Amino acid sequence: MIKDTDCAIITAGSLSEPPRPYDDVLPVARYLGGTNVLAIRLLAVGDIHLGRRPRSIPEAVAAVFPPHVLSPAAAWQRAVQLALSSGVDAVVLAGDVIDREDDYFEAYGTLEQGVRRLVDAGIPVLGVAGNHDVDVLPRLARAIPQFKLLGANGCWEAYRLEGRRPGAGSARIIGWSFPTARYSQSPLACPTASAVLTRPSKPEPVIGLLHCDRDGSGSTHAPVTSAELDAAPVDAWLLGHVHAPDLSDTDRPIGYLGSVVGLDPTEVGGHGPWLVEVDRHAVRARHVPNAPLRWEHVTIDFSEPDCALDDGVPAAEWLERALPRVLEQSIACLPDGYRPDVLGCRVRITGRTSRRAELERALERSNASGWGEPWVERDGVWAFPDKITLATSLHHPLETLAATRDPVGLMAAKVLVLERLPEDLERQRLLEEARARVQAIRRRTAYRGLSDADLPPSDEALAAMLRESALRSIDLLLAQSSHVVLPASEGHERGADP
Ligand SMILES: [Mn+2]
Repeated sequence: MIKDTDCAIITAGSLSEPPRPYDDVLPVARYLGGTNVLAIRLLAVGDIHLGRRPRSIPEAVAAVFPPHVLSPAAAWQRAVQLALSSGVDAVVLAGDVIDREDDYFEAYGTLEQGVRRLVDAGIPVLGVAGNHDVDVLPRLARAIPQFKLLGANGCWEAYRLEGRRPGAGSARIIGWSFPTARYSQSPLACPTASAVLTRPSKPEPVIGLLHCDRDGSGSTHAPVTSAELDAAPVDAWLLGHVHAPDLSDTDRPIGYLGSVVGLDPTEVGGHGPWLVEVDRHAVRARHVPNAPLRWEHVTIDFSEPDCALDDGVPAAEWLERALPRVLEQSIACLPDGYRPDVLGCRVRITGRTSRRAELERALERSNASGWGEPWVERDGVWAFPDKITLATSLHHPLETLAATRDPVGLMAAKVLVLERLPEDLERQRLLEEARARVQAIRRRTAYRGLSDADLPPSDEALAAMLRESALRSIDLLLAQSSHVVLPASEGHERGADP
């Protein structure tokens, strides 16, 4: 049986009010350009994790932008503001609204304030519970009666939403909430699913709201296959759980809304809510990456003319000049239309050099003084380097080095073996030998209790570790010794050093 909860019918009067200007930098019209006035509009919000603070914000940055300014709470307030200024018909939350049970009080105030502003403006707020807020979201829903929890206790539920513009019609929003923090079955296979997953007799768009692990077979976070989602009679699936947004840009969008702000440096790219337009023919979803904080991974490559590490220039000095430049470029490369307040860049240095050891020392010093320096400001965006890693390769091609029989040559030959395909027998033997030695070290008392000490490393992890330490040793040996680099044959030069 479809359980219709209170339908939110909003008087058309509110339409005459012009949208309030968005007090931030986002030009709303841009996102709603060419909008369909007969459609129902939703603001869909993915994983908020209220109560959590973004990780890896250096002290120097936090001193200017305190954590609450870059936090999920700030991102939620931006979403509320956007919902109000773009006059949506409802706000829907896809679970993991709150990070942990302990965050109740902090989250309560922030969520309640936003919900109240929305409901006072005639905008209903619906949400499903995820694995993080399985208990705390229902508690909050009881405390904030205007907030509608969909699908409590793992029972699918449908909500009928009336569009507030004349002629916009209605839509059905179906949702399911986590009944327990771990749930190993597909919510689509649950007995209450069939009732809501039936086409309504009256032609009405159906929007699915679900927190789940798509294609995560064996997952304890509500595993669902893409095929199941695809086969369900719904016009869009707005999903929560995975923080990288991937809602498809089609007439029937299916995918993750993503976190509203990158919670750590791995959550790169644009984050924010989605504006979703629903009519009888299609659903269109547009991402609004309005998070106050954004993360990017950037590369400084020695082979680029303006990044070359010239002889006679100390590495520390080169770094001081190269960093602000790459940060400024990262700001300049941000997609148009939206600029975060703060841009954190994880920096990777690549290219060929014989001065790796010197660079390492320069980075150690920069590390000791704390990341976050230097600051660069451009077009109102502040950028900082998060963590700088060296992924350089040797100045001389490995093939050239391997042509000698000294320690450098022997080590270079082993690295070439590591770079072969996984099927290569010599590579497999080398990895087996290394694995035995690594495990013997890991089993020593000093390393007991480390979570993965008993697990043998994977082939790929082991190969990367060996390669990294061999390259470092070769670099040091070359800096100290009189290893004679033989002139490389043409083939080597062409293959390894384009
Ligand atoms: Mn989750």
